[in-house]
Amino acid sequence: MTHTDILTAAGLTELQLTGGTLSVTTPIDGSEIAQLKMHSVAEAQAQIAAANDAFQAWRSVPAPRRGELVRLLGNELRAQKETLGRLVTLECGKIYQEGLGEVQEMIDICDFAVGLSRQLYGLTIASERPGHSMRETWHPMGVCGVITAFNFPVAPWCWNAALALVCGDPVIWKPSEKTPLTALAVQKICDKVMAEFGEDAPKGLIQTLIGERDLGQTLTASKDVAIVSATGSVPMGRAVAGDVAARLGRSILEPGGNNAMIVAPSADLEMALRAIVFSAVGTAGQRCTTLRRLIVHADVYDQLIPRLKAAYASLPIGDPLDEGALVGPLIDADAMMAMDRALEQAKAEGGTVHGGKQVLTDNHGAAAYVAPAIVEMPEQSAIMHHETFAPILYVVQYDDLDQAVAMQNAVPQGLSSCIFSTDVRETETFLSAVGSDCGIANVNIGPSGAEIGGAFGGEKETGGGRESGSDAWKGYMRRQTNTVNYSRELPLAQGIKFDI
Ligand code: UN1
Repeated sequence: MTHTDILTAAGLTELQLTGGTLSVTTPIDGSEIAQLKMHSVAEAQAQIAAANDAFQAWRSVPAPRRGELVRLLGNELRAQKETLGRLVTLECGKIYQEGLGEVQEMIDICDFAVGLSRQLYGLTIASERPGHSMRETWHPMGVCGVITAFNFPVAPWCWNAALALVCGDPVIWKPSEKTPLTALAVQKICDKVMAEFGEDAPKGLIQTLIGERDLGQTLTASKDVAIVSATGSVPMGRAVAGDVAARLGRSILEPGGNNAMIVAPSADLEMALRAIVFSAVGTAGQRCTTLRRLIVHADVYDQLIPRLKAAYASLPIGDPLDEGALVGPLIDADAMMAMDRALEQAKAEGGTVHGGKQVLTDNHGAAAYVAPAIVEMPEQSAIMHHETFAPILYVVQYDDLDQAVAMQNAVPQGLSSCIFSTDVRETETFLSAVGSDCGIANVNIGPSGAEIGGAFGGEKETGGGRESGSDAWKGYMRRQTNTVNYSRELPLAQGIKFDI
């Protein structure tokens, strides 16, 4: 399939793809595939107004009926899984299997949200007063702005949108300016699904803003956007958090990760090896959950690391649309330069670099293909505290578990973490209050590739937000405490006497 075929199959028309000033390139060969028209700030404001109108109606549609819209969305995504998966690959460069995986993640969260639409449960609470009842109810919150990053151009939107929609909230999506085409294709799917759903889906329920940072800032600054959910870099997270906090709005943040794996002496090294390679080089090292720091016990270091280097040496790097490739390109030349700079700093801090060079320079135009790097470090130095969005795996040794856990927790980020060990004392310690400080902590599984059923997010500079499964839906609703007096008296709480 040519690049044009992929765009056409995803329903994108000539009219949509031309005539604008936002140049979209594919990382596969660096060529331009579209010139999109960008929304203006005034249009963003009009979308916010339309979304608020939609909210007036949508909040009163019964939640299970709202779930029906998300069920239709999931069905349409199933039908278009291959075309959308291929577009994800074309636009962000992850291999086709991972493009498909991302669409599957959208389908999974839709299924989850459909069930959830009948389970937006509150509590009943024992009242201290006779003839009184207390309960907690959950109500729709308002417009939800969703800001997403290039590396997962569609799934994080869906984690947010599927929940927000069943919770009664309209959604406005500001995708990364590097990956707006997948957003356009998904918006088209949503338009079709809303038409099929009928009148209950108000105009302005699901919208997309194509353009640059000023549009995201319009969302974060507007008091009419009740919730802003943002995925991206730490500086971006700080900016969003600041803007939203300044107006006392609600934000759900997932900026950055710097994830580690501890390999203990009892680890199944065969399993660890496979998990390391997938989580360190998958999506060319450009996942928030990518494995960046490998902390290996001194007793198994010499068994594991030579095998890891051999596995890296035989990794098929190439066009991510080719089924044989396991490593695609980086998003652009800037990413490759950031990788080079990090490797230089690692060397200056005493590291020994294996791999990490640009490859496939002959026949792939301006693309940024690199050989994933393993960097053996004498200790966890400054560069290892920094998230570089590229396939760099730093490796250090440890002697006892406390030291390994301290190293794992010493970085500013706190998204994902894992231990490979068959010793229950070690694994339970790792998962305990004195273990990993991350939002995600796994045993005998890599740090990436989370299922949608759990809450997704992390601590410290990862922002503290939770999206996706478990009770993350509560972030999209407002909680109300209700006390009802069904007696003929008016007793005050805390036994206060106040007779008039
Ligand atoms: C991200 O990198 O922003 O756990 C999201 C994972 C995927 C999501 C990653 N399910 O790796």
